[in-house]
Amino acid sequence: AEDGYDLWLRYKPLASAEPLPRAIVAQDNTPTVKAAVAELQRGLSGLSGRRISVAKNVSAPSVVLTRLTTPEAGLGNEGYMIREGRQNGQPVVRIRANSDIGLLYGAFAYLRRIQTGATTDTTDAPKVRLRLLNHWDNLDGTVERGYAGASLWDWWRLPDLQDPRYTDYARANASIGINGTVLNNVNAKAASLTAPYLDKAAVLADTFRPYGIRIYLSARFSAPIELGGLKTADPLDPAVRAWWKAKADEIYAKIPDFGGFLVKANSEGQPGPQDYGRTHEDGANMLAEALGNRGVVMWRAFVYKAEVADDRHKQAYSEFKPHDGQFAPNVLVQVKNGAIDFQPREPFHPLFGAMPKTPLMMEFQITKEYLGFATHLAYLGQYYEETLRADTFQNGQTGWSVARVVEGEHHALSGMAGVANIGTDRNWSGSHFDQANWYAFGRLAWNPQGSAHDIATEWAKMTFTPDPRFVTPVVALMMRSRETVADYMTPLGLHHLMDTGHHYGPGPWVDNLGRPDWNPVYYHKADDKGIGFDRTRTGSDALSQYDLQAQKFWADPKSMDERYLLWFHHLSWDYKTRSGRPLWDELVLTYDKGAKEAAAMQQTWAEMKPYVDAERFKAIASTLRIQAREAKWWRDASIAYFQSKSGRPLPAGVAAPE
Ligand code: GCW
Repeated sequence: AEDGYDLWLRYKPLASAEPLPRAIVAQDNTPTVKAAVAELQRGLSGLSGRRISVAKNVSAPSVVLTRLTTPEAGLGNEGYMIREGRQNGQPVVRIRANSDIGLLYGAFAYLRRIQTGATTDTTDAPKVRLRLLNHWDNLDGTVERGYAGASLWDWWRLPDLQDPRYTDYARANASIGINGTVLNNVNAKAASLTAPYLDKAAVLADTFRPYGIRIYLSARFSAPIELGGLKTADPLDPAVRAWWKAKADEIYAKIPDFGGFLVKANSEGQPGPQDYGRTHEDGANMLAEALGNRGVVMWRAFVYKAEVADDRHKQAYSEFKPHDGQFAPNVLVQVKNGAIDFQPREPFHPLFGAMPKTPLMMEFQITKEYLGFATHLAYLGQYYEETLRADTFQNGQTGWSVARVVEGEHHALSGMAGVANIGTDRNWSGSHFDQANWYAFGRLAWNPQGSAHDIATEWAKMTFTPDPRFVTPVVALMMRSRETVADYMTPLGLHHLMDTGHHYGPGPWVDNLGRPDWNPVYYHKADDKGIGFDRTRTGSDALSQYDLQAQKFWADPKSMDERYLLWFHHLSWDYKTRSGRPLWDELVLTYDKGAKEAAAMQQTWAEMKPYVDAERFKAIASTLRIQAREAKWWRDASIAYFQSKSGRPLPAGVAAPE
């Protein structure tokens, strides 16, 4: 059935006349090489419609997998080389790498290249060391901000049940270069570190290992109290340090290649070192010492407190920037793409330009908490690319894009994490187009300078069909889709307007929550005179956390990209926008445009019917119908609410909200 289970690994027969290899030749038989051979066999037999044999020598057109005996420096431990040639009078495709995992990545790359019509010869290696999914999966099987069913991890039946789906999960991730996964929610339960759960996690680690995927765990900072019976979790207390060291040893005894800990500390009520008057680096470095050279600590910078009167936008920077250079060598600080929280559009986080002595790991959200869950189509590759290409002017120098900071050229460690959008739904991601966000995350983690458009093209070709009559319009629709969502939810730099708790649907009027910094009114500040958050010197001055040159992107409302306008400026309703229209009219028209574009996506999709199987065609048509309806809901509710503030008439030709 075309239920999406096979993701972009469908391997349907290719129409092209290109003759494909008939055999796979490999010398070794390690679990990873076996996985590569099995994938090539599955892929090539699907694509060619023929049986593909496995041989020790070349006697037919073959793919030959070879681990290099003299290491090739440029390939590193995970890179590969693919070359066409001849051997024993037969055409061959040689995949070579320094390591088995390089061969597996090469096998996936070769299959991708034949499906997308790229030339076979290539050399490639990842630019980022740690390419991780972060699962916000709870031990009870629920997933925080998960919209694709329950958690994949069947903790109840592990360690005995080895669901074959775990292998398919590993295949899918390896196919896009993901090499690690944090199994449990950053809002962590200490229980995940107990012996029974470690035994379960060890089974997952064993299943993922041949695919080059290491497992990591979110660690609850107060675990020494909850599990160890200690009176404190103070990171400078010798008993606490000894507890973590013993815990790390216990983990490594079960999972020898355990990747390390992800930690959310002193954030949204989670325990942390500040509970004991200590700093982030005190906490991170203690865990780093416990792991030693066996693993890493990924310490999250997502911190903000209601007690701090300052603009939430500024708090992570204020807490972390002064500690640049004070983290242990096996610590990365994990920073969300923007300073608020995965909004439909955010300027890049100022920390990316501000901590040159610390490896900064990117945290993107793949699951669409603030972009319509799994129902609204929003291709995030375009969003990730926008963030990664922004110039931070780190050290006052141009050319320090976020991508380059994340690649961490002068650090031993580098990383990119994506909050997973995967669950037990047959199609893994809750909707077919959300698979593209998982795919794009992996490809951009491998190469942060990659092109979102090229990635969407690859994905569309493999997931549906290489027919340009499908690919061209669908990729155009994908590339536009996230702008459309930003337009009908949070136009012109507005942000955090989603309804309370669930974050689905509009709630710009909400102003009664326990914490002011959770209320949408805190962010839009609309009244009868104007709208927007002044983050310049006359306001919170968050802008000053960016390098002087980066500040120029947003300092002047007249010359800036207006898609960020109200993020940084509070302006009068009569303020004249670039179009010549007053701000009020521009705001209403942008909402209206977003809703219209959402409706128009249905038409584009309707025209794709000849190229798509009926099952996926219908499923997508129905989510687009929901999206169009809800885009109108966003438009109507937002226009009506803001009109109650502005008191102004709608611009000519715009329908009144229903
Ligand atoms: O985006 C917000 C979410 C929380 C999440 C938190 C975080 C895991 O609303 O659900 O908690 O951020 O990133 O820690």
